[in-house]
Order: sequence, then structure tokens, then C-alpha cells
Amino acid sequence: MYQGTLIFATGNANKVKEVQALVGNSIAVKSLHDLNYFDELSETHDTLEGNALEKAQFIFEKFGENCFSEDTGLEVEALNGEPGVYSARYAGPDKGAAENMDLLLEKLQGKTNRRARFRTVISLIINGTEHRFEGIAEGYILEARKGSAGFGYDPIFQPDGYDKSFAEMTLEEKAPISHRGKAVKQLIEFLKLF
Ligand code: ITT
Repeated sequence: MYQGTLIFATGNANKVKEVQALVGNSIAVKSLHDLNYFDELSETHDTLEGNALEKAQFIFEKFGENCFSEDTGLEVEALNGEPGVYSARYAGPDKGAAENMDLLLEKLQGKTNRRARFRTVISLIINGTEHRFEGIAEGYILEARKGSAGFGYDPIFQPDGYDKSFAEMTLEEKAPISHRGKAVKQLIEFLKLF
């Protein structure tokens, strides 16, 4: 089992909560806030893989400690994978989740194919070497928002096999079946064998 501490290189407090719920006490995870780092992490690539590595590498170099980051995108089939890597900035650089959801619902108006998936890529850097993990949650985009838990696009995403949106689930329900949860599970398995 990996014994040290890992920094989770993210500025998103919701991601920290979800990941903390999954790793429990098995790994000591430090957030950027624990390190008094509050700046936004730059993402200049056009792939989740590129951005995840960019964030992890930046923090690894800045603090000199092993760390991981993740980049997540919502890939909608009828929109050729949009908003994908641009999920956070879909409606514009200064817009938030409400505007992003409005834009997505507008673009899907009248479309019968509402299939979508969340994809998370985790980039883990241990002693300078990158290890990558991926998690996917398949589902579809609802006609309108449902629920108020979670964050981001959760109110309009319903995972296959459930009749609740992610925003109608508790953290404990969402975490293990989500894109992030599946990627984190692989991360934990890897760290167990480390
Ligand atoms: P960091 O880069 O600091 O980790 P971020 O919020 O910028 O945090 P991303 O670059 O991964 O995160 O952006 C992905 C966007 O997709 C994010 O802003 C959310 O709106 C959305 N998103 C990510 N995970 C999600 C989830 O589990 N449920 C709903 N929406 C999610």
C-alpha cells in the first residue's frame, strides 16, 4: 500500500468532497486549500488527458510532492461529444453551471437522441512518473433539471439504470457509480499494490 500523502490538485471543492468520501482513511489526501493554494489551475489542452496531466504536473513541480488531478467532461452523442473538455466553460469563460445547462438544453431541443456520458481522467504523478486512470458514467440528458444536490451538470444527467438524476442522489449514492467514482476506484486499487 502506498504510504505517503497525496495532494489532490483541484480547485473544485465538490470534487474534493466526492473523492474524500471514496478514499476514506485509506489514503491521506491533502487538498490545495489545505496548502493555502487558491489560484485556478490552468487548462490549455484540448483533451481531458492533456489537461489532467497539466494540472498534476504543475502542482507536483510547485510543491515537490506526489499528487493527482482529474479532468472531467460531459460528452453528448448528438452534439459530437460537446461540451467535452470545454464543459466548465461551455457558455463562456465567466459563466457558471446554470448557463452551461441552459445552453446544453437549448442545443438539444427537438433532438430525440439524448445519450451522454461523463468521462473522468485521473493523472497521478508518483516520484515524477505519470499513471492514468479513466472512469465513464453512461446515461442521458433530461428535458429539464431535477434535484439540487451535487454540482455542475448533475440536475440534467440521469445515469442508465436509475430514475433519478445525479442531483437527486446523496453523495454516498452518486460517488460509487459516477465517472469520478469509477476512476478513483482504479486509483485506489493501483495504490494498494504500490
Ligand atoms: P479543477 O480543474 O480545478 O479540477 P473544474 O471545476 O475546473 O476543477 P473541470 O475542468 O474538470 O473542473 O471541469 C469540468 C466541468 O464539468 C465542471 O466545471 C463541472 O461543471 C462539470 N462536472 C465535472 N464533474 C461533474 C460531475 O460529477 N457532475 C456534474 N458536472 C460535473
